Amino acid sequence: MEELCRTAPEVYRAIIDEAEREHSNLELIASENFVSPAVLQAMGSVMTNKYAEGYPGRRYYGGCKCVDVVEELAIERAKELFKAEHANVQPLSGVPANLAVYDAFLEPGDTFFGLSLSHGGHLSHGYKVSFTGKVWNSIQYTVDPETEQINYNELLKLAKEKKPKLIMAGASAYPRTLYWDKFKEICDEVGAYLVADIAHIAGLIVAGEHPSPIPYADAVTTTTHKTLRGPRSAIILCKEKWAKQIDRAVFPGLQGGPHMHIIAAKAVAFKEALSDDFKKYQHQVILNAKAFEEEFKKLGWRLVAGGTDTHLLLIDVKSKGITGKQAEEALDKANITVNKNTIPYDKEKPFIASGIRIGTPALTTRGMKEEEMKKIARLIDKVLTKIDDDRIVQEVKGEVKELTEEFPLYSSIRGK
Ligand code: DSN
Repeated sequence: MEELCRTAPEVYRAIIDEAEREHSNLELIASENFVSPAVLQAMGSVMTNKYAEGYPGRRYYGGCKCVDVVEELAIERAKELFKAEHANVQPLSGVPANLAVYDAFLEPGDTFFGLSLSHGGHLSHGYKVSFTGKVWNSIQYTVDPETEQINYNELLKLAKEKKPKLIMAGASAYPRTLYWDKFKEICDEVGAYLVADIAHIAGLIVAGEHPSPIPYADAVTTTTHKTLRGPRSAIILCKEKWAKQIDRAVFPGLQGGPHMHIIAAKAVAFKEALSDDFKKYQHQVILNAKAFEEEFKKLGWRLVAGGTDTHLLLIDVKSKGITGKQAEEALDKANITVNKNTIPYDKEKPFIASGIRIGTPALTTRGMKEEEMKKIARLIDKVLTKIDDDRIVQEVKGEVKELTEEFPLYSSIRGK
């Protein structure tokens, strides 16, 4: 990065520092991952220069021969990965992808269902302060107070009463399996479209570690940078019969020029995701989450929904007298990165929260396995049970350093 260093040394420094931070911290944010050098190179390429409004072969600009190649590759690979009839690879990120799907299927003011944010849903599933909760009449469903999982019978009752035109199925902080067949039965019963937002679990789905919504859903949205381990972006998959209205909703409905450097990087990441190594990686992501579950239970922590079937766990830290915010801050000091998260029926506001969310995709990319997860669970327990003890934080920080040195990250960028 000599040119970058010469032109903007302060930006160069911040990038090197970020690579160093990613290397020297234990990254447990469930929605984060580390892309390959090949994905990074495609993102940092000359394709950022090109305007390409339209779709391959039907552009509003000349000179699109090369960007057409990468967009066609990304589309074909996305279809192959997910076994989907149609793929649109232009959405800029998860929220724009969801907006495009709502726009394709709903009129302003129409009613749709989304899982409540504090029960594991996402802002763009109709949360009141989100655009999606303002333009459309969103009704937020919740999880069962006992099981902390979706109660499909209750959801059916609510759907019969409120008659949504669309049900959004999917979550950002839901540790258990989502049953797409049950969502589909409910949608059929009330004549609603079924949309699945698989942003968190897309990688698990392509590797067969979680059921796929593709046979059931009218449309599926996903970001590409979480378990899928691609660039920060999104795609929409749908049945052929909806292809035209989805494509029109993305462009010209919501977006202008697609980000061709990112589409190039998606084509690279999807090729990586088609490999056997990627399947093995996703299997390890699940084994690692299970190892966390076992160890945290042994250490006496209450896990929301009783545990996990996926890449993430929600720990109810309030059950041991601390807030999510305190836990996040204490762990941060020891170089362990998590995020505070509301838990179902939380009495705390989202900025304080009663839980923390932890996920295994990033550390699994570094090569860590069950043994390391168990060790990290014990380090987290050590910090959280003596939250004000700086001596313990320093001790844990030392152990984190040993672990991160054993599993180095981005050595060529850091020059170490
Ligand atoms: N903000 C993401 C997450 O952390 O789950 C979802 O988009």
